[in-house]
Order: sequence, then C-alpha cells, then structure tokens
Amino acid sequence: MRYGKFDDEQREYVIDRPDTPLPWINYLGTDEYFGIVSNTAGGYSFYRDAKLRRLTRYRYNNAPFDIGGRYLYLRDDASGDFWSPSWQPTRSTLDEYECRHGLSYTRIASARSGIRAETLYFVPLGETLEVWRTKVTNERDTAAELSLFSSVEFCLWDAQDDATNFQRNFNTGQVEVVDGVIYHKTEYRERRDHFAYFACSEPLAGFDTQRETFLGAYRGWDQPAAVERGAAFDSVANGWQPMGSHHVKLSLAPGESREVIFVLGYAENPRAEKFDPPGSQTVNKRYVRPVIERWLRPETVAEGFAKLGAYWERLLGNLQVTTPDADTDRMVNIWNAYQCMVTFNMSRSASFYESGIGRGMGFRDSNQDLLGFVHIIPERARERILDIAGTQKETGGAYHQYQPLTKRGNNDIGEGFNDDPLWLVLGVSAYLKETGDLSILDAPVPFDNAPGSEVPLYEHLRRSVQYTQDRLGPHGLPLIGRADWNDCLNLNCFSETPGEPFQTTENVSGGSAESVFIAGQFVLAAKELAAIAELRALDGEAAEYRAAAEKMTGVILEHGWDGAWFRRAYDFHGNPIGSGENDEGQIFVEPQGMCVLGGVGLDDGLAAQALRSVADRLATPHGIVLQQPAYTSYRIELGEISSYPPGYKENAGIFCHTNPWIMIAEAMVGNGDGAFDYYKRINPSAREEISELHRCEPYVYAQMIAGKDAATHGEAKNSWLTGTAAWNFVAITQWILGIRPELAGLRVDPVLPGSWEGFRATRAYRGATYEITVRKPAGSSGRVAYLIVDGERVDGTVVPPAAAGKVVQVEAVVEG
Ligand code: BGC
Ligand code: IFM
Repeated sequence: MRYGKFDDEQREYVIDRPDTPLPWINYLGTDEYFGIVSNTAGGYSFYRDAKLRRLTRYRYNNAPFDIGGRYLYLRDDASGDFWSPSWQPTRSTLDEYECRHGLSYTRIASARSGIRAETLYFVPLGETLEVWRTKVTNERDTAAELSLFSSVEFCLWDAQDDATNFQRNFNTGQVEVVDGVIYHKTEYRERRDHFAYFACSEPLAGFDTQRETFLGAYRGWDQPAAVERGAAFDSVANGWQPMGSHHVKLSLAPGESREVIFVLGYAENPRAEKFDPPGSQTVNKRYVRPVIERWLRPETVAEGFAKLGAYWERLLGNLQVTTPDADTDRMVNIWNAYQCMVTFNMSRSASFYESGIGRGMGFRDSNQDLLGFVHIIPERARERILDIAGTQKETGGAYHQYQPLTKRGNNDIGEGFNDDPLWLVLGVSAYLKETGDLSILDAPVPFDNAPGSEVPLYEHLRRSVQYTQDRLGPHGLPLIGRADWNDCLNLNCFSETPGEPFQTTENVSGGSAESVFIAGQFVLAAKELAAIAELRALDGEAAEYRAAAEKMTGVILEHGWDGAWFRRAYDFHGNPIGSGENDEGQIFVEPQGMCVLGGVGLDDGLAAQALRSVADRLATPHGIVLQQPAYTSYRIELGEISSYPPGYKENAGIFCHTNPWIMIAEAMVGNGDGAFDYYKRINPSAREEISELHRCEPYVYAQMIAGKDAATHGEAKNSWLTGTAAWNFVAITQWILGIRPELAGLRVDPVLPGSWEGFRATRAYRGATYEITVRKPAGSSGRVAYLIVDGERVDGTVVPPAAAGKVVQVEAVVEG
C-alpha cells in the first residue's frame, strides 16, 4: 500500500494522506539555518548546531509521535469551526490534503468546507531564516470571515538544557513584541548576541508569546484557547514557555485568495556590539529589520524560492542517468543524491530518530558521507575534510564525534573506535579522485584543533595508517578498541571472573580483541595511501604501504578466513567471532564486504565463496542481515550487539549501510545481476508498494530494516541520517553503473544486470562534462571491451580528464 507517489518531473514526493505510518519528513536549509519538517508540519529549526542553537522546541518520542511544529490554525469566524491546514495538531477532517516534499522545501495544501490553504516552507539561500508562505482561498460562493493563527514554541537555545533544567529555565524566558514582530531574546541579557524573530506580512489582530495563555490551562496544541475564542490574548511571556503566535483576520470574497507570509529567523549582533555596555535590554533591531521587511515581500519570496530551485538544479546536474529502471533513476538523480547532501549538513545530529543533542559530526560517519556528496559540492567537501582532520589527535586517533560549533568531542566520546582514523584516508582519497586537487594534501591541519600544531594533511593520513599499525593484536590483526564500524561489537567487555559481568570504560577500549573488518579496511586504506604517496613521488613510502597491505592480507587469509567466509573478529580471550565454531553469530556481513573491497580473496576465489555464503546465509527478500544466527541472549563478552532482540539493529537486523559493500563486492567479482538484485531489495522507491510494512519514507534510505528473526521483518527504522545513503550511491553509480572517479581519470566500467541494454549518463568531472552512453546486448553479462571518446577508440576503461568546460562524448561498448 502507498501513501503517496513520486513526481519525478517536479522532484517531489507527494503524500496524499496525512496519517502516514510514521512522520515522513524533509529538511529545510542548505547552509547554516536548518529545519526538519514532517508531512503534517511537525519539526523544529536550528542555527548551525542542533544542540546548542535550537530555535524552536520539539519533544521527541511524544504521543502522538510527532507533535510540535510550524503550525497554522484556520478559524471560520462565522461558525467558530477551526482546524489545522496541515492536519496536525487538531487532526480535524480535511476534504483534501497533499504534502509535497521537494528539495529543501515542503508544501502542504488542504481544503476544508470550501477554504483552501497552501503553505510553502523553505529557507532562502544564504539567509538565516525560514519563510512560510500561506495562500488562503475562499472557494465558497459566499464571503468568508476567517482568522489565521501562526504558532511556534521557542526553545531556550541549548536543547539539552531546555529539556532538563526547568528550575532555571522557567525563569529565564523573555520576549519583546515591536511593530508586530515577536523577538525571542532569552539569553540576550547575558550575551547580547543572538536572538530569534517571528514576523508576519499582515497587520495583526493580536499576538501571543506565552504558551499557557495561548493554549489555556490544561489544554494542548489541538485546542488553543486563543483559536477557539477567535482572539489572541496579546500575552507577553515572562519566564515559563515563550512562544510566538500571530493572529490575522482575513475577509475573503467568493473565489478570493490572500497570501500571508511568516518569517522565522535567527540573528546575531555584529561582534563589536556584543560587548557594548548593555544599556538597554532591547534587542538590536537595526540589522534585522531590513531583512525582515525584505522577506515579508511576496516578490522576494518568489525570487528566493526560484533561486533555491536553481541551486538544486545545478547540484543535481552533476550526475544524471537514464537507465531501464525507474527506481534507479529517481534515486540516483534525485533522492539518493539529496539524502547524501542532507547527511553532509546534518551528519548524525538531527532527524526524527536522532534528537539533535546526542551526536554531532562523526569522524567515521562524516568521512563516509563524503563519498556521496564529493561530486556534488567538491569545494565544501574540501572544507569538511580539513574540519574533520583538525579534530584528529597526534596519535592518529580521533574524537569519535564532535560538535560542529565547538569542534570538541561530545559526550566524552574520545578515541577508541579503532576504525575511525582509516576513514579519513578513504575520504581524502575519494576527494582526490573526484577533483585531482592534490594541494589539499599540503593544507596545514592542526591536531585536536590546537593552534600551532598544524602539519600538512598528508601527515594526518600517515598517522591514520600508523594508528592501526601501532595497535595490532595477538594474531597480527588490528585491535578493535571500543568497537569498529559496528559500534555494538564491544569485545573487550570481558569478565575477570568467568560468569561475572565486569565492565569499565577503560577495559572497553583497551584489551586484546581484534577486528577482521579493520584488517580489510586497512588493506584498502593502505593501498589508497600508497597511490597517493606515488602522486607525491614518495615511491619508497608507497612501497611500504603496499607491503603493509600485502602483509595484512596474509594475516587475514591465515587468521581471518573461516573456510567459506571471512571471520569477524577475535574476542578478548582470543576466541573467533563470526566463525562456524560459534553457536550464534557464525557469519557477519561486514568483513565479507570490507575484505573484498580491500581486494582480499579476489585472485583465489575466496571472495566469490564469501559472497556465496552471504547469499546462502544472510540474504533475505528485504535485504542482507548483519549476521546469523542472531544472538538469543545477552553476552557480556560481546557487549551491546547482544542487547538487541534478534533481528533488530546490529543483532541481525538488515543494517542497510552494509548492503552496498556486498553490492560492490558482487560487482567486483563481475556479478551484475546479483549486485543489482541486492540494490533493488533495499531501494526505498522499490519498496514504496509495501509502505505499510516498510513504514519509513519511500524516498530515502533508513539505517535499518528489521531482519528475518524479528517479528516485524521488513519494517524500516532510523531514516535519513545514515551512511547507507553515501554507500548506496557509490554502489549504484560507481560500481553497478561503473562511472568511477579514479586518480588517473574517470573510469567507465559498468557491471550491469544481464537484461539491460545499457544506459545513458551525464557526469560533471573536474570541470568538464561527460556524456556517457553504454551499449550492451541484452542477455550479456560482459564488461566494457573499449571506449570511444569523442570518436576515438580508447583501450581500457579510463577516460583521461579533459580540459575544464569541455563536453566529452563517451561511448562504452560491451560485446556479447
Ligand atoms: C546504537 C548503534 C549506534 C551507537 C552509536 C548504539 O546504541 O545501537 O546503532 O551506532 O549507539 O554510538
Ligand atoms: O558504524 C555505525 C555508525 O557510525 C553509527 N550508526 C551505526 C553504525 C553501526 O554500528
């Protein structure tokens, strides 16, 4: 069953009923000011940092699940009937409803008893504000006297403190209302810097800024007293819960429409003025009034919205494909690319499953996200790499996560995830392959953001690899530390006295447990770094990295191969994990993917054998589960993985992030049908028909789909902020479609499903545009025999970089 449809032409997903199985969300903002918006206008906004600069309040895990947002109320002043045009929060019956989630904007339209309302929400490029443009139309044949109320609940900036520190926060809230603009100025007393504003284009009949006055005691957002009685209270908040609501009266003749614009924004005083003697506690409106006035004008809004459209047109234009498969086309051309950009902006901080206070940027996560957006915004990828690398420690270790505003590690999560440093090598390598910009390697980058500690970025890469080499365990495999990619595989949670649980922070990251996954990742990263070293004419160093990769390959084959698949790890006591010797958790997906990506087992058939084991033991119609058999009870020596019930998350859920590793591995062994089959199993668009089971948005990937051991097999969770986005993008575009940037140029080496007769693509690459046509006889599973580049036959599959501005015609010919 579907809850809407794709409108590929408009690049929108159109939701046609408000009661989706879960809130189906979208993101507003592209730069510094961001918002999350659900299909019923739920969600919140923040400036740069979802934890430290939260503009509006949102209570997660509520009942209903999604309550709190950018709500409007319409009231028929003749009858007293009122409703929410976005359905929530009144949930009154709507005669019509449609939500269109587009690229950084959302449009919610509805009609009830002859009154139509359509609201467009977006954040203009380069501004720190959001616009709500509402058009109300009277479709009756009689005049309508209406009231329109807006509402937002302000968050007192630090979202974590806001949600917990009530003894203080019930006293600090302050607002100011001047000329119809509501200023939220909590914290302004002490800092004189940031504040929020909420403005409306129409003359006001009234306003409210105190939540309990607006709602009325013991009432919720579904029944605000001001709306019910048809008149605001003009309340001014002193403490408690500052909010913003405008009351506008609309008299509409039959057929008449009126456009009302609301602007919610964030402002900072120029730095010099923050330190002026406070004098007045009145917010400094000098800078912000002109901005407000400009954005309350319909022409500014129309122009701003058009610019946003052009921005996305440009970004997505960097890669467009036409294949025989509609699910592939819309994910590659629109939604998967868009999701990659959202992960660039959000990392793992703010979604409907990430509260915006738990995590910020992830060293591991953001480096992987890069793989999905580097071709879209290479200049910002460069900045991001330098930003991430600047948090690395001298040891090569890294803060696992850090706050974007402070660049400091958050939640005391320091080093110890021993895969972290290697992702930097893979991120930088992807950047170099895309851009050819070797200068980044010489960019000075500090350690732990300490001034004066700068070394060239290249040195950070060396330390990343050295970090693994300095931490090898009893079998010569890399020590896992607290965990590797699989956060929940905590193999150093040993028990000193058998049978008695014993766990401290120190021994979680110390200890002798080893990871075959990191070994595979090391082989991959060391080879990539060797190629980079060669570009710097450091041939001796390159040879050392290649030798290290080869040596680690040997260790994997000796201690990491279980007979028919790669083992996962060795625990603290030296017992294998992910082995036929285990009663549960005999085979894990991650090392099958990462070892093959590193090239291990490609020459001797072991890779193909590992992939057969994946197909036999881990694949389900909904995707590939993380491991089997699932752990049926908690095991201290394995840690968090076994805390999940079977079939969920890392305990044998379909952890979608890992699936593209297998797609890539299948492509590497030349199995196009297998790779594409796995791709389709988790492609959200291909799952649209089963939305009642899948439950999450059909336009973006979710982190997890419940595995075969779960009662809800096939149900997705944790949509949007997941490395799944980047890796699926890499799998489909670079390995299945085979358009793969390399240091030497753009490789075109597809591994396609047998039934395809080819495809077409336009790819921007290092300033030139490549018009690519792949021709293949149906039924063949062959590879490209040769390329024709601008009419000339080229042997091999690499197109050398062309001069910037050139349009290059590439034809790739697969023979039968
Ligand atoms: C989750 C993991 C996640 C980790 C992050 C765990 O509780 O289950 O999926 O990666 O937290 O630290
Ligand atoms: O690798 C992690 C990621 O960093 C956060 N989400 C879960 C993954 C697997 O544990």
